[in-house]
Amino acid sequence: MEKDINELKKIIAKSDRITVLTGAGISAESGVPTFRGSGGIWRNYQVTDVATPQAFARDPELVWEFYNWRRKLISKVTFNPGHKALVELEKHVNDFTLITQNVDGLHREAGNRRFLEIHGNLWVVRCTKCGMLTMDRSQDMGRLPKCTKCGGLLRPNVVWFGESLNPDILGKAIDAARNCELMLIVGTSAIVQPAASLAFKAKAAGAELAEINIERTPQSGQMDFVLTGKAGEILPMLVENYER
Ligand code: BJW
Ligand code: ZN
Repeated sequence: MEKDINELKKIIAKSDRITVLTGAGISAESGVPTFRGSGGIWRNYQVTDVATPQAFARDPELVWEFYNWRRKLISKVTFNPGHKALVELEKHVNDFTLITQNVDGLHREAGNRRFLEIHGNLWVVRCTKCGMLTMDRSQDMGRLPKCTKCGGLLRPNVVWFGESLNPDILGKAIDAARNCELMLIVGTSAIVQPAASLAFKAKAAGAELAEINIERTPQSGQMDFVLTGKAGEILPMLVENYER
């Protein structure tokens, strides 16, 4: 049976170990488009058309156009009250881990420090030849950006479909899932693996699960709490007791 928000607030107040998993929905109120839903994310493309190594091999210019569009868009937006509420939560919870699938960097910008970006970061580029990683906040990287060290083609340092997640980061995320008393699952459609399975790892280890989303997901039935609404409205309510 699903329980209510006041009961969740009580659990949050007495929990020492909280893990949060976020997805594109938490940045939606900042103006960052989500991946799934009507119309596709960019022009008529679906994320599976532009976020795969096959797409990059076939048409790197198209993939860079997509990422340049996102760089420009994301550089113009900022974090929202949902992100800020998670900063507040991090301040008050001893053992806090924020696992994000988002590559937009808004959790860091908001002030979180204990986070794991399991799908990488849009502002970091990686050389496809020598592997060099560089932070680059340019709004436009050009059509086919090249490595300054070896001239190889650069790519965004993000995890595309069919690619493995960084094993160290994924390992830390799995530990955080297994070790928490409560997991908050915020603004994710909960279909992309292995991120989606983190909730079940937490539950199997005895944690309570709470979903915060504007709609139900395939995982809603497994949740102890399903809070339907915007992350930017519900998360601040969950931490309001701290702000005294
Ligand atoms: C709000 C809101 C508001 C809106 N408030 N809420 C096992 C079984 C089946 C398949 C696989 C499997 N293991 C691996 C796979 C293949 C694949 C996969 O999962 N496919 C599925 C589609 C089935 N996974 C992989 O390939 C992963 N690699 C891997 O596992 O390697 C080993 C392996 C490979 C191949 C086979 C087997 C093993 C890698 C996945 C990488 C995902 N990459 C992307 C792109 C990142 C770069 C970039 O951003 O450009 O990551 S795809 C895209 O989806 C992005 C996101 O992080 C990710 C998740 O999306 P998210 O965040 O959930 O967003 P949306 O848009 O889907 O949902 C938004 C939600 O917000 C909605 O629910 C809204 O209702 C809600 N919302 N406004 C609250 N205001
Ligand atoms: Zn290089």
